[in-house]
Amino acid sequence: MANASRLPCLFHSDQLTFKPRYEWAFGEKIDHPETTARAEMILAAIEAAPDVYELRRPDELPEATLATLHDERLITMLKAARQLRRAYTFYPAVFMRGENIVPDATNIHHAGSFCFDSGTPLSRETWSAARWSASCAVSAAALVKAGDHPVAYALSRPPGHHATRSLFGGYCYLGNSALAAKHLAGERAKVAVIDIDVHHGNGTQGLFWNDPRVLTISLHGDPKTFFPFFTGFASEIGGADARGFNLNVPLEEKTDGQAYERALDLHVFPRVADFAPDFLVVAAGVDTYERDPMGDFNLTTEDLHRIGERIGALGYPTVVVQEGGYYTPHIGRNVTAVLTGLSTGSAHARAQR
Ligand code: Q9C
Ligand code: ZN
Repeated sequence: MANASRLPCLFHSDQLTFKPRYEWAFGEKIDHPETTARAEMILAAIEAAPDVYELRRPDELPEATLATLHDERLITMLKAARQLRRAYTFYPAVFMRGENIVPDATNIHHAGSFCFDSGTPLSRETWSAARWSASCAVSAAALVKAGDHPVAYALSRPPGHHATRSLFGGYCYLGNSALAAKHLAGERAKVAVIDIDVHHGNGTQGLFWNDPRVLTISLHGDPKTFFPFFTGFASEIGGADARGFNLNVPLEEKTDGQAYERALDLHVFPRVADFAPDFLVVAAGVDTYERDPMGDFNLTTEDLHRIGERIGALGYPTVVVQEGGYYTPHIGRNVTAVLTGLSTGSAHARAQR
């Protein structure tokens, strides 16, 4: 193996057709942070180094693959949004629930039954963009699983780690990182997911809650005061069939590179080594960056490189899936910092064997 070829980066232009314009954030109407410019800036950084990265189109993911992790009613609702009129964005605002409530996944007015927050709108383009975004993750996983590349990158946008089996939310519609992990796990492989986005990867956690073949780990802002609030506590260790196969590492605000690396050394790496995965998925949000408008961590671009390098040095074949990261001017350099770090660390680990 040890193929010295360029790092494959998966992306499809239809991911740029979905443009959420604003969101309701704690009662305020703000410009939506999850913009197409994010993906465009990452693309520009990748295209600026054609000797390092190779841009590729993903294969379109069959709906049957989505159905292995997601409730078909969630998929029906996302597809129902294709009927919305052009340039219209639907914001779920009625969240009815109760014994006698029967949600209709074909009725957009029931979308509130299929989401968990008010910042994740639907438009006629949502489904296509979300499906291609998930397709990037699974295609990247296929390349790594085939043994052709030690590291592959999915430029997934919209992101995915907040989407649960039956709910979209947190700017996420489909569980991209989880779908990559599921693909890598196949019938018998073991997969570890390390989620370095500043928000808890509640979707990924939930999707593998009872699966001891997928170890889910997330480092994030303390949910006591930080989105997604309901999950991400250290007490969440996995379901009855998989106790100890979920690890949450909540970190305090202003966490810097040193504290972050200490958390990796103290909590994350020992657990991963003990689990001994066949593959790794890095849910790579870069909203831990010091200038990120959503996050309250203090990581520099150099810290992100170092974190990538440390994770790469573990030596596992790795799929990197883009999650959040909202300081658009620096998102390209921050993502490539993680990627070059991972490549360097991984090459080093392979040279050691
Ligand atoms: N404006 C990801 O990073 N919004 N999602 C909270 C404050 C939700 C972030 C309201 C943030 C979700 C993938
Ligand atoms: Zn995030």
